[in-house]
Amino acid sequence: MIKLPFFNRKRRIELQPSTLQLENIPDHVAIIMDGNGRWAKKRGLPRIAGHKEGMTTVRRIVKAANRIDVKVLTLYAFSKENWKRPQTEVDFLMKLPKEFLTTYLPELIEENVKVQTIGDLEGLPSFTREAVKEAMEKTKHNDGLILNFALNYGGRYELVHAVKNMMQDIHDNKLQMTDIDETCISRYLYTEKMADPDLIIRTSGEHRLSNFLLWQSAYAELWFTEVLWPDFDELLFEQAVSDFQNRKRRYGGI
Ligand code: V07
Repeated sequence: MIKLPFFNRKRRIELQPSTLQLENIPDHVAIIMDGNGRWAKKRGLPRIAGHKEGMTTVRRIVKAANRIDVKVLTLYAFSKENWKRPQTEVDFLMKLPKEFLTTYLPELIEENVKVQTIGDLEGLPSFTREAVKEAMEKTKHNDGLILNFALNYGGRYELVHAVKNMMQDIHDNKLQMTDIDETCISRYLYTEKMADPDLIIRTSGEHRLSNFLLWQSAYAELWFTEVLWPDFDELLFEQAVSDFQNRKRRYGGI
């Protein structure tokens, strides 16, 4: 059992040394980062203040995932449905990738993190797309944690996009109808060669997938907490991983 001491900077208390077992770490963890608006509302702040605070949690969880050797961390940053929010909030959210990367890209490079995205990048404002593309370019040779942002992502849209591309390839004689199986369909999704998520975490108390990784979540363990995303921390992340390990052990024992 290897112990990992953690220090919770937000709450200024030393956390209990972790007793997480470093075997059976989930390769791919995906997170629905919910509760930012509610966090702000509770403090009488505008919703955007919650989104900004949520970015600091992203940074901390990236570090936590990297240190326990998670291979892929997928974060649901902006969904296809999020366009329905007030224009001012959408405008603010579209600036966050650039803001995040201006502040943290050097640190991500230092930590050997590789930035990737899934979703409809073409539907984003050019300044958002350019910031993300630059980060992907600058980290493409890194071989540590893959930090995969779901941006303008929707699971059903992803399937529509995949079917259109498959039809096009059939038309162009690059694909035969008899080739279509589950592996083939997986290759047409944004996640392509990525392994499916082993563990999906959702904060802020809702027990739904909300159009996130619909195909890929077929066998994922789901883990929910009432804690709002800006209050989520390394210890809770480890708790989710530890619960995942225990669930796996139970199934393995039968
Ligand atoms: C966003 C902060 C976290 C809480 C959830 C919603 C708000 C980081 C990014 C990001 C995206 C791409 C990238 C680098 C950083 C981000 C959006 C919202 C739209 F390459 N946080 N964050 N993007 N929130």
